[in-house]
Amino acid sequence: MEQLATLDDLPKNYVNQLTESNLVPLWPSLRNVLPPQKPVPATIETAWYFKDIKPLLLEAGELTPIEKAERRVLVLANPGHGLENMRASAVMYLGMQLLLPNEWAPSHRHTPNAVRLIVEGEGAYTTVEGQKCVMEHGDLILTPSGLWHEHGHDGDQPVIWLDVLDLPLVYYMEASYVQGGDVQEVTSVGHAHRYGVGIAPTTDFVREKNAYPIMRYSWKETKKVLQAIAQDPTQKGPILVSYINPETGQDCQNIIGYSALMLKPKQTVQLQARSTAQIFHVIEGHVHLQINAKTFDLDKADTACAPCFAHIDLINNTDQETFIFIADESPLQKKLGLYSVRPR
Ligand code: GTQ
Repeated sequence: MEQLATLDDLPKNYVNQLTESNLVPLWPSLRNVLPPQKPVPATIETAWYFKDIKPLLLEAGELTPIEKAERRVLVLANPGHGLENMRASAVMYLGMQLLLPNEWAPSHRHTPNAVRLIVEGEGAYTTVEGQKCVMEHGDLILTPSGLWHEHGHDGDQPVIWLDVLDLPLVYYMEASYVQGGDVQEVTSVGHAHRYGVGIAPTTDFVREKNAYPIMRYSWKETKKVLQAIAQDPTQKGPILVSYINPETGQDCQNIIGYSALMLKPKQTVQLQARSTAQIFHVIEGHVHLQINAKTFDLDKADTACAPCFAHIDLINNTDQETFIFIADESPLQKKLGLYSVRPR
């Protein structure tokens, strides 16, 4: 492609006149906004290690009372986007949240969608629209756009979880805001227990009116499914499941997609290069993760981020099963017609 003229190729006087009229010449910036062949992501291959996060998060528990934090979170920020912008990728936000025994993170609702993946500790819960979801290790709990949610803790040890939000996107769209609310009454036990064996609730429940029929995806159950797939001799390709809305079969949220991958002992999985950034978080085990030219050794509770069109290898060189939680931007990209996969 032709090298295009730069701003310096124009007379200063002309550029000043443009600026005064709020005008900008396209051609000096054309290759920046439309780079040839593939995007040039700001997202840098980055890992965040739980051994670094945990002591700092517990210290935050001493430094800042929950009343002064509302949500006590350390944000996993990608340096490629500038730490102050609090992005893991262009669309995804990651935070590690701490709730101490007897603390309460008050009820609110906001336009960004959120989920939490429970990392450590027991006894905490999230109440979503009157549905109390207990938090157990590895569980995925949805707090979709516009739904009231609060976090409480009846246990006796710190609880830590990973938050994934589409906040960077929603904020960029100038659509991000929050509303505060009162303590919620628990009014529902939810419907997740009725879907597992292929049946659905009928009484007192209008199925098509429930955009989020499952709020809590149990890790114990998800792990059993992955292990069953691993036992299937006809299984080819990665042992991978998606968190879906069982009514529609589609992604469980609109913007970010969630899945879980199992690596058998000594198994290597090579992912295709995809048009979306991706997050990897180790639920159990250990993975040697290669993202483009970078390598990371991730243990339980560690998290990493890969940019779009990355070459990604997940290598389990241990004798243990490894389970990885994955978040990506594919639901959004598919809706916009931007999703693609390239052979490596
Ligand atoms: O738990 O509701 O990490 O509102 C950022 C914003 C968590 C939450 C975050 C939030 C929450």
